[in-house]
Amino acid sequence: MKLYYCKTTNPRKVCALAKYLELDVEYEFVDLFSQAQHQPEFLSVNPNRKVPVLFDGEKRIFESTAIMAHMAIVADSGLWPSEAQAQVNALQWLTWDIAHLSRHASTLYFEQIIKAKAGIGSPNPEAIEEAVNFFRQFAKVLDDQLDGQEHVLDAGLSIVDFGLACVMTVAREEGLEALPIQEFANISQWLERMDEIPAWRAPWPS
Ligand SMILES: N[C@@H](CCC(=O)N[C@@H](CS)C(=O)NCC(=O)O)C(=O)O
Repeated sequence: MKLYYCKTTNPRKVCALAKYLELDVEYEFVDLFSQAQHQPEFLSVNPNRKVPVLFDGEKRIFESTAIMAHMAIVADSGLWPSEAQAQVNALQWLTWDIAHLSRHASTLYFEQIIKAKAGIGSPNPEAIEEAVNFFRQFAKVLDDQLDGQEHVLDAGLSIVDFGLACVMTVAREEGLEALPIQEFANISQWLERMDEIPAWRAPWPS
């Protein structure tokens, strides 16, 4: 397998999973801050001009969620459920995350961290206020789901945890205080549990 990545949020969950599953992966760093994703040679890698991208034999997979599902399946790990209705449930949380929770958390991350790192202007206060309000709304849903259970799916650790914890973990690591994670006790404890997984704490290839 060959994985194109950068040290940013979406590649992080995929790199962590590859490490956790001890997959044999060749890593290719793509320097997004130098606009490598917009170079003509990258278009044949991923016409979306984004990372992560995984090549496994003839197969190319983009979208971090799909890459995680592929990795979990080929490793026969059980981190992607095998039963059809359990898969529907996992898909529900993963799509909900992309559409709602991590979407708004990512807006905050972009406004407060990426803009400064990339030198592309100052944070937009209105975008931040809107994202914080939406984040609170959706974080409550996750916090309730985690009430009395250790992982998002009651069956145990899955790629759903790797997906949903990603932006919040990066935000904590980088001191993104605008993200009000501390208001949600079950989420905070779940993030602590994720941090106990060595591959989650240190996801990047050496
Ligand atoms: N929905 C995609 C999002 C991928 C994505 O936005 N990747 C970012 C890095 S975290 C990227 O490559 N950005 C480059 C750009 O937009 O120019 C996924 O889950 O893989």
